Amino acid sequence: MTKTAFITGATSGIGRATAYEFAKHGINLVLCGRRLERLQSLEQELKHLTEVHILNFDVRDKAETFNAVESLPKPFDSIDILINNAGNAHGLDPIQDGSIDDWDAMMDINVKGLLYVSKAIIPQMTARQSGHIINIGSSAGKEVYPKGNVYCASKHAVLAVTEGMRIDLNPFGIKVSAINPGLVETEFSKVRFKGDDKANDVYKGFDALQAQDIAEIIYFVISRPDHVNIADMLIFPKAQANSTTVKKDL
Ligand code: NDP
Ligand code: 8X3
Repeated sequence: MTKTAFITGATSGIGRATAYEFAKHGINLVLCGRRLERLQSLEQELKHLTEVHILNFDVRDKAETFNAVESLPKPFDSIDILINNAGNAHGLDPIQDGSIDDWDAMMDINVKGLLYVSKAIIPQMTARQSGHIINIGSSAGKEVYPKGNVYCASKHAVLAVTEGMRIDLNPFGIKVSAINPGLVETEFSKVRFKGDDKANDVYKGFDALQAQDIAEIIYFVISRPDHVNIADMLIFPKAQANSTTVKKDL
């Protein structure tokens, strides 16, 4: 039977590549993000491969999030796979210089937004006693790096929430997985550095992971036999050994 996936942060990077990868495999898609034009062009590009429905909302807004999920028409209202991907880093500053607005953005989007979306979708999964939730964490959720403070805290929280979900949803036969990438070349650093040129240097001098690399891994995880759950994956580019050790040829 055709499955339906709900992908947050589908307008860019890992979420967008995952939408393409899933469409290639005929998975029906609910694609979410704040940038409506990007959602509309994705819908145009993918609708010849699969059924696509777009939802334009900000995961920080509790009411918008619940209304968006409640607005889903058939067959999109029955979600088999939830990809909690929307998120970003905002700023890279020592804790004493950090911006409270940046801290709010990271906690509100990466942690609370993920919780709102999950809260809106989990009841139908528990009712059906099936489903698969993939939370996009980060290597920053396993290891804190200099100036990463609050972003790392938000991703450590994602990992803790993932583990909690896996335990609590276990009686319902729902799979929960964490995908934790290292350096992936997306719009992530543009957002982190607010358009500053510093973003251009982050992926220079080595072969960074590409969004497609992670999308293929996500598809692998969701396409295992029903009895297999890949609980947690940490993925680095070859040049990266941990958050602070990257072999660069500059
Ligand atoms: P991008 O900046 O390319 O994509 C981020 C996505 O999140 C966009 O589609 C954006 O959509 C969406 N988003 C951001 N804020 C909100 C919001 N308030 N409401 C709804 N959607 C939102 O970055 P990546 O693809 O790299 O990031 C995706 C995930 O992967 C994030 O959780 C990130 O932390 C994680 N990650 C990234 C790594 C990297 O090195 N790039 C490594 C490890 C993890 P829009 O702006 O249209 O709303
Ligand atoms: C993104 C990877 O190292 O920029 O989560 O924090 S890193």
